[in-house]
Amino acid sequence: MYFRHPSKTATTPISTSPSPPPKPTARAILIDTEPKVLNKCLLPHSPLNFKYDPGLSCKVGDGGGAGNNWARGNALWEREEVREQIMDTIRREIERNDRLSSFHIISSLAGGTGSGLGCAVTCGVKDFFSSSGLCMNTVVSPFSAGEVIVQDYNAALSMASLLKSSDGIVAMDNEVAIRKCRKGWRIERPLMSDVNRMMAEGIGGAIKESYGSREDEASGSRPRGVAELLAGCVPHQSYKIVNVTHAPTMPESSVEFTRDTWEGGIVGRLRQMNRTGCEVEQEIKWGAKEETQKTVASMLVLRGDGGLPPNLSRPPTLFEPRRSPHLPPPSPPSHKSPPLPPSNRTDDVWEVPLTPFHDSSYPPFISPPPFSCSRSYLNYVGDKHGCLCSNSNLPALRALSPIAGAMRKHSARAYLWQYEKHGVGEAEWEEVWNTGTEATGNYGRL
Ligand SMILES: Nc1nc2c(ncn2[C@@H]2O[C@H](COP(=O)(O)OP(=O)(O)OP(=O)(O)O)[C@@H](O)[C@H]2O)c(=O)[nH]1
Ligand SMILES: [Mg+2]
Repeated sequence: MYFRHPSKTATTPISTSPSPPPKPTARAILIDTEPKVLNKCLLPHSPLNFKYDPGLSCKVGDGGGAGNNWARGNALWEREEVREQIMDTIRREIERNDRLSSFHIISSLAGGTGSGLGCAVTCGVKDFFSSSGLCMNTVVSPFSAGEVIVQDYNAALSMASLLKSSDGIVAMDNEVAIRKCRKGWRIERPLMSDVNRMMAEGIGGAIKESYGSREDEASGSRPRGVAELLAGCVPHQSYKIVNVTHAPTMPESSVEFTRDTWEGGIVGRLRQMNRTGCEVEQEIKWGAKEETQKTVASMLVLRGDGGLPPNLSRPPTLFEPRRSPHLPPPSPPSHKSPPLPPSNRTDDVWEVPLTPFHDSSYPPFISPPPFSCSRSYLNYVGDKHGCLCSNSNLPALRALSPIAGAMRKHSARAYLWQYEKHGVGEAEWEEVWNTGTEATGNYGRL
């Protein structure tokens, strides 16, 4: 779905030395204002198990980045050559597809290019290609300690723009991902590459192919992906922010020796995390019985049961996270037990009861009951994997919190000239406050 696989009929030159199989190509358009960033992605000998298509990369602007300024990145869209380059590349890629159901735009919230230009691209996609599919944005929130003084301005402008234009915003948080790396993967000092792998494991669990019924999976029907995530999690235009939680998170060296259970294990843990607003599996408070987190809609994706039915073959494991280069090789646990045999069919992924999720109190104005589940026999990480995409008040309010920080800075008139210079003046700020206050009020009242 997300990759173009090398043609099976392509003839390969005869060679005496064994050459690695050709890599699949990501159907991803790369956009940046810094050519060196794109060039690194396009390196011919990249360690990734897929490659990017140089024809789908867009180097725009004057080569120096957007200087962590949303307004500067956004203003690039005013330049006709930038707009044309990006829109033509998107159009060409759309035309290569037999069927398209969604766009997925990924960027950080706090920089200049991804946030400013990314918001303009989102509006462009919605204006010109909305008949081709829904548009989901995955955004990365900055560290609250503050890497850049104007990060709240950038994040506020991004969130306000996407709340209007996007069909759904998956908000990822660098700080939460670091806690997951420390507690789940037991990496003492996580690198940005670990944070990215952790986020990729979550989002991959949400959008990698899954199915609505066992029959659909067995018959090879079109799998579910981004469009179904949006349909399941964004039932109302006033609530567009989705959080992704996944389980299990465990050190790579433990995966081979761990067998999880569905009902008392993965599903129970995700349910308790959703009930209490807990983001990190290792921080679950089992004693908390109250529904402290309020959810508008959620979708659960369950994968794997330790075995594949005979009519399914294993697809390429492109979404499987790669090993971090600094992790030690997997070692058996101290008790030296052999790896467990594959689990038997009694824990079939299609038989997992979901009663704990059905007893949630969803808001009455959303109907039908906004809980859905997709499943697949195909393993993801470990023998079982669960991913919960939920549109809930606590993570949404956290993703919206930079707006309050931006308001405080704005009232002190700090750094406003940098934005004014690129077309963001008082009227634009006023709109940000209005959109932000409305969204914060909606989630706050749940
Ligand atoms: N999770 C994650 N966050 C990142 C990564 N790179 C940068 N960030 C975060 O993104 C924000 C900075 O934005 P960038 O994406 O680097 O900025 P940009 O979109 O390239 O914009 P300019 O460089 O200003 O033109 C900060 O909050 C960083 O913490 C990464 O690889 N992973
Ligand atoms: Mg940059």
